[in-house]
Amino acid sequence: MSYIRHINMLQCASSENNHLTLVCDGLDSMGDHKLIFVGPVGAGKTTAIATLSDHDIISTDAKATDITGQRKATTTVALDYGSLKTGSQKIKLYGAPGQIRFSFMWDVLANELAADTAAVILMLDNTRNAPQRDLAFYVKEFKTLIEDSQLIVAITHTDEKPTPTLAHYHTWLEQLGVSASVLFADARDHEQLLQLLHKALPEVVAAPNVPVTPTSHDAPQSAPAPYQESIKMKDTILNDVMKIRGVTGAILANPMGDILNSSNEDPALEEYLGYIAGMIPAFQSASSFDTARSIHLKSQQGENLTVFIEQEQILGVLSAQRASLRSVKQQVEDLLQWS
Ligand SMILES: Nc1nc2c(ncn2[C@@H]2O[C@H](COP(=O)(O)OP(=O)(O)O)[C@@H](O)[C@H]2O)c(=O)[nH]1
Ligand SMILES: [Mg+2]
Repeated sequence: MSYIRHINMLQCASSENNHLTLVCDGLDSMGDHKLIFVGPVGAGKTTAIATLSDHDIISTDAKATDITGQRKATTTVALDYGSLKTGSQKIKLYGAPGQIRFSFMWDVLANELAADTAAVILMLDNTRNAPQRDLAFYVKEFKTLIEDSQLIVAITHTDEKPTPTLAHYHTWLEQLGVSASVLFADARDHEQLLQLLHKALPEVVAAPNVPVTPTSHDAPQSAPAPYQESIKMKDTILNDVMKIRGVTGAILANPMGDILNSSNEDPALEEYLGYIAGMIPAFQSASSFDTARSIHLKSQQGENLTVFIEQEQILGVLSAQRASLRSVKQQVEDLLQWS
């Protein structure tokens, strides 16, 4: 039994005052339907919940003080909550923060709501450089919750960039061994979101009359055109990386180990990165490393060196021991996705 529900029961049993009646409401509404929105920063989770909700959403958006601020002014730090009624039924919408440094909320959501979540809605921004990576990342992070409910993948920002297509997402999901409905949905468009709700809760939400977006349940009939996700880092990447809290140095090299750009004048580090660049083909050709996109090394002083491997470039990022490696890594990866 989840902790939250346990408290509800104790309080409901103990008193009749107003406050506790409110808490009991949680118990009465056990038939409510719960949907959890997850996905990267900027995909449209907060917007979708606001578009669908009958009331002002309870949002924990705060000014983005980190690298996310380059993309948008505010970011969800804890949880978004909205709800809507259809007939006598209530649908509760929970939005998870996109950033790893608030990912403790992912665990709270996965643990506390796991048993009765109707669907995980994974929102993916089609304008990111490598949406396939986002798909794989979130499917893995929310694996248990997805297994206990169902996965709906909602692709946003397709007005800005129509590829990858639904067929690509289906192929990638198949490769991950996950079955899911996939649709294009603009988080600002109520009709399109109703279509999404219909997929998640077909008995509760009727299909909108006119399907307004391409949508597909089934795997594609034929293989989609190849879609090469490759990231070419911009010249400005080093400046951006250096703005991440805890980062003390950054170096860009080519796969031959030649230094293209460097934020610090430490020849030993540059030489070391060149050396690692030379080793990467060996990593990649060993079958168990064939998807390695980053390598992490720790110095004797406790500093972290994370090496991000792309086809044409290698980015070395040095970060202080006190900085969360996971958070630094995700912020660099977001920069790579946005470049
Ligand atoms: N062009 C376009 N903008 C969208 C779409 N979906 C969401 N947005 C916008 O994307 C921005 C980021 O959305 P937000 O809800 O804050 O993303 P979150 O970080 O996932 O909560 C907002 O300005 C939305 O209006 C879409 O399909 N197309
Ligand atoms: Mg948000």
